[in-house]
Amino acid sequence: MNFNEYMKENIVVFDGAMGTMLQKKGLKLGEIPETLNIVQRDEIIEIHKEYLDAGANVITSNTFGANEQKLLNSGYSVEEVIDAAVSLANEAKNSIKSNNVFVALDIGPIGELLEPMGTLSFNRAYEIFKRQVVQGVKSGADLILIETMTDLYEMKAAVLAAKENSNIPVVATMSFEKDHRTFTGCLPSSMAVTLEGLGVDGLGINCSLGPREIYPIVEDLLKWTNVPILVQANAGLPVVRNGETFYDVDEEEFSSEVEKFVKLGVKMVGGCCGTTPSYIKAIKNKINSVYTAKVNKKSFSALCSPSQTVLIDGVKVIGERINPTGKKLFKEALRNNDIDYILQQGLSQVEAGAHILDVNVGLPEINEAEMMVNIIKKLQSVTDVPLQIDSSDAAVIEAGLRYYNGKAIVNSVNGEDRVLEKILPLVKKYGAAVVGLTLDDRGIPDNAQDRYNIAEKIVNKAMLYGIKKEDIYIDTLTLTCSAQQKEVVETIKTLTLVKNNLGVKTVLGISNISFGMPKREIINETFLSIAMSAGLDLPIINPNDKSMMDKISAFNVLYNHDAGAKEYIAKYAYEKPDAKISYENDKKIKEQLNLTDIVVKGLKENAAIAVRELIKTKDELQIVNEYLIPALDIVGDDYEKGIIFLPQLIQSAETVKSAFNVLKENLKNKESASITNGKIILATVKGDIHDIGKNIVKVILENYNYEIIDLGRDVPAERIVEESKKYDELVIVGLSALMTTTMKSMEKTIKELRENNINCKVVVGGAVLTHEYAEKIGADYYAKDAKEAVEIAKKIFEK
Ligand code: B1M
Repeated sequence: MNFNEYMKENIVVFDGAMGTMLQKKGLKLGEIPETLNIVQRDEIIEIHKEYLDAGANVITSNTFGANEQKLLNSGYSVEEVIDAAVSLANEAKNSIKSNNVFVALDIGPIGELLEPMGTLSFNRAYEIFKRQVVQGVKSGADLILIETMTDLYEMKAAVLAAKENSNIPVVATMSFEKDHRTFTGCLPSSMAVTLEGLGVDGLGINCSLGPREIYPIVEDLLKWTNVPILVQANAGLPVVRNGETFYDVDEEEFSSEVEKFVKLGVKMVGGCCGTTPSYIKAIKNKINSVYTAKVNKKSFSALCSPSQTVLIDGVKVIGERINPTGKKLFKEALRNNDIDYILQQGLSQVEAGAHILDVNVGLPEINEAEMMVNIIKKLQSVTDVPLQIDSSDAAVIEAGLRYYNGKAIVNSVNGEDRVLEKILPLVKKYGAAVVGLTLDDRGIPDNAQDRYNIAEKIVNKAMLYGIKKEDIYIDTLTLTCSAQQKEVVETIKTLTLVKNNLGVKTVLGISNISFGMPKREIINETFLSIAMSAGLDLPIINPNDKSMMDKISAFNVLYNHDAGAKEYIAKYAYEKPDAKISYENDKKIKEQLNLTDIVVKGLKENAAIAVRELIKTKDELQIVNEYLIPALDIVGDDYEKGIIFLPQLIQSAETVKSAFNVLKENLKNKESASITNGKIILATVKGDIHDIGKNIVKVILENYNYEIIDLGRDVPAERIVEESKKYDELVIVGLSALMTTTMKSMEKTIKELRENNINCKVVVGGAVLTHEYAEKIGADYYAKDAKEAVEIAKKIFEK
């Protein structure tokens, strides 16, 4: 019996933690656990056997970190380590002669953040995972378990690597925090719809929390998928006693909680950190080996980015503005690679209420596929609405789908066989939704029945390729009433036919209806209202057209899509009459954005332009204090409240950096006195990677002619002491810390400087610090900002 067949009939019990068991067996801290597959084979086999004896059906190879980055200095190759690990698991499996035991190739995160949060590219991540998958399959793994992921993009790279390089089942789990988000902001719903689309055999949750905290997240997850769910909780939350970490949930409690998961409908269970064979045994004893929970089949249409899932359960808006057709400025932006202009088009539509953004970057003179990928990546780092990949070129669609993070919608296919055969497999492979246009090689039929027949053909063909009905959207095509007046009603009739007979969602571009007519808005609004009552789900419109948006909000109330009119009331109850922003003129958008907005929105390329403008009337520190710091405060607050997530925080930080580069250049060009005023060692303390503030202080001090020795960020106390020892004369040691957790490192650094009798004055700064705290930890001075740092330096060196 293979894994999937077994899962169909049974609840599958995975093993518990490998790390906990290795520690129990005396693994030294700092040792690479995966190398033990080679040097301590017997211990690893023993751990697998203990889990098998406890009743586990799946044992997980000791390969969590067996990737080329983590094994770099281990002396072993990925292939050697994985081959040894999978062989050991198979040796244990073969020793018990059961048909119901499977070896999972374990794959954990690479340990480096992917772009745009970090520097690792998606392709590089894919290659790293591919190497693990290829060896795992070669060595005889029965399934692949990708676990403890917190970034959906990294998960996608791993799943693609697994699916494209193996035929064995893939189970994929992510780690969530108590707020139901992963550390990068990914939602359970987004994980579910994305991974189900990518065709995994199981998905779920592991690590981070104990079973009690995970329970509500499982309840949430179950609403979003029909794929079997795996839950591997920690043995509670960690408690540190006498320097050792314990978990606070014992076997009895753990297994009772796991039983509740099974009753909810979870098909696969096991344990993560802190769990041991006795936990697995307790689970096995507690749960019924036969699957009893009745789980209703879910049927819904949804699109997502990692941090937003959009359910198509009423009229939702697709923003049409990222499209060069008929837009001179947009075409220019594409030709000049003016990405920020395009991003602004996206952001303004999201602010105006778009739920999805259409992305069309087709222009004959540019590389459309490259541009599509670039725009998708950039848009996904400044906004989290799902995207519609709009192109007629299969290569562009594939590139877009591969690098999109989440579940996208493809616009479009039509009734032509050659188009369907090319694009539908891509839609299926990448788990997207698709729009089908009711036209074929004979053109657009002039009557509703013929258009309906094409729609039916598209739906049937898409389903034949394995695309779910819920992921198919039909566009019945809007023709202009000025030229084809008689056919307008055919579009509406087709909508009704499609809705009533095919039961799929519908899409329609609205504004084309009024082309060539005066007072176009009258026609547009009326057509929109008629189409919505005929069954339109996704109008493609300009969301900055408030009147159109108002019609949609009202329609959703009247058709009972907006329960209790909650959204309507939230939107209109407090609307000020003068709150309208005019987006009519594209150029105006650019002018309206000031540097603070630019940073908050993360429009990196625009920052330099704005700074160059501002520098004409303000000095560098004014720009830092009046624009950059307040913007970062807004971003920091939004991050804390869960309004934005790490990718957006990073994008804003990058924007500040590019603004600051201009300020730096400007300062360099200014004249300053030529004598060196004294040496200042600067560092952000151990554990802290925030360095924007420290870098500002550095540049300002340099401008006052102090010699700066910049040790960078995340600097251990020992290194700061070592560097300070090099100087006999009095130096300033300037320390920066931005987090409550790293204030301790600052204290430690000062203590070590004092213990080593360094001839220095310590100046500390950073948003979390206060005068009182600075004094308490033994600093000589506290500088609230860069200007004060200069005053203090003057005082110290002039004494
Ligand atoms: Co993060 N971060 N961040 N972050 N980040 C904060 C600090 C946070 C308050 C946000 C929040 O939740 N509201 C929060 C800390 C909570 C706490 O402990 N109280 C936080 C967190 C939690 C995190 C992460 C843990 C997030 C995560 O990964 N889940 C992570 C930390 C990783 C780590 O350090 N181990 C993280 C990561 C990041 C980014 C990488 C995305 C980015 C930093 C990029 C970089 O620096 N290269 C970032 C950013 C940008 C921020 C906020 C938004 C802005 C910080 C900043 O640059 N301020 C911040 C929220 C906020 O502060 N509003 C936040 C502007 C800067 C000019 O001010 O550094 O205070 P500041 O410097 C001033 C003065 O203080 C003084 O002069 C400077 C100029 O006037 N000064 C000195 C500073 N150092 C001095 C030294 C001197 C003298 C004066 O010596 C002579």
